[in-house]
Amino acid sequence: MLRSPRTLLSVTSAALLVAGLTACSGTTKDSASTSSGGGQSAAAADPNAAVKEGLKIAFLPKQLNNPYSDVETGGGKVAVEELKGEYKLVGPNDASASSQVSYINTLIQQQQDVIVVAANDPNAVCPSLNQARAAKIKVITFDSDASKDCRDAFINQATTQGIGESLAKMALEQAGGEGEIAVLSATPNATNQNSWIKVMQEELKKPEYAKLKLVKVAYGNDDDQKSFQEAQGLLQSYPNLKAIVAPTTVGIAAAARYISSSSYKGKVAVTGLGLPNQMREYVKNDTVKKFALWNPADIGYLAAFAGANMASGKITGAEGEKFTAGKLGEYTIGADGEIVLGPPTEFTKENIDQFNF
Ligand code: RAM
Repeated sequence: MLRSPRTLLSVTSAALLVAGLTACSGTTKDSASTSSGGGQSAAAADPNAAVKEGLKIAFLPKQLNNPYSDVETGGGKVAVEELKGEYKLVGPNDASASSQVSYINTLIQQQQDVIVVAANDPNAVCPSLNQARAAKIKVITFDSDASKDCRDAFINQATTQGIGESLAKMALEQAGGEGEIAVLSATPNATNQNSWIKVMQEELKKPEYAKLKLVKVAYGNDDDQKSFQEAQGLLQSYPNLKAIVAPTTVGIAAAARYISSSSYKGKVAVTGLGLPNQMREYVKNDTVKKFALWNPADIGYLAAFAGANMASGKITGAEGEKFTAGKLGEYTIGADGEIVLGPPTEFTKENIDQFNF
């Protein structure tokens, strides 16, 4: 397995690495292929090229009205300022499959240099993203990947395998080792959540999970109200549920809000991926014992640096190429154009106050 040879890792995050995930830092793909991420026959990289100033770098997250996206693109903005580029943020209000297409088309017309996009569906965005690439715009996916045939590189928040394993492990622990669990996900098309759930389901086949039963995968569409209702619906359908695992910051916050004010508080655990600032209240009132996440700002920051390096010809997206991402240090591109930010952090009552995002 390739490892991500990051040279800089902040002391705080290093100290708080999820133990089980540390070993997985790096891409999970075994392929030794050296093709560029997007499958285009890219020109050779020039590692000595200077990173250009004035690049137009546009961010298109899954949706705008999601606190996670705000933190993520906030990190992107900081990086674009450091790179002396032009930052732009556009996006839909819902995370439905085709909601991003018209935005991509406009960004092409505006002749952006880089589009950084979290795909709401791996394929729906592809024709437009490939038009962008044909117009010499570099396409970096972050957070939620598009098909690798229509982007140049993907910034993965942690390894897909590592996140899926962590979700399964937290579910087992929080359910007390046995009983019914349910997943409350984002949209049914989300590349990121679907890949994590798939790993989780594989994990559940292992002997240590034999007493845990996944009864349902529900979708709250990363809409707060819908997620709240889905959490409520899960308990109506499965009153013996031991844990809700929400691999989405919107879903976990809505599930925690529901459980904390219901008679299920203390009986049904809530875990998954959440923003410390949204979850603090539920950790402090004992609804949530443990959840995980990475720093979303770092994904945006890393994506901007990857895009700027690519638009400057320093990297093409091929496996093994290296670049420096400002304060985050050096990264190496893995198989299939994947660049892994690093392991996530687990949050509990003990450490949550050290985080402010
Ligand atoms: C939500 C979104 C995002 C995901 C996080 C964990 O905010 O679905 O894509 O990465 O949760």
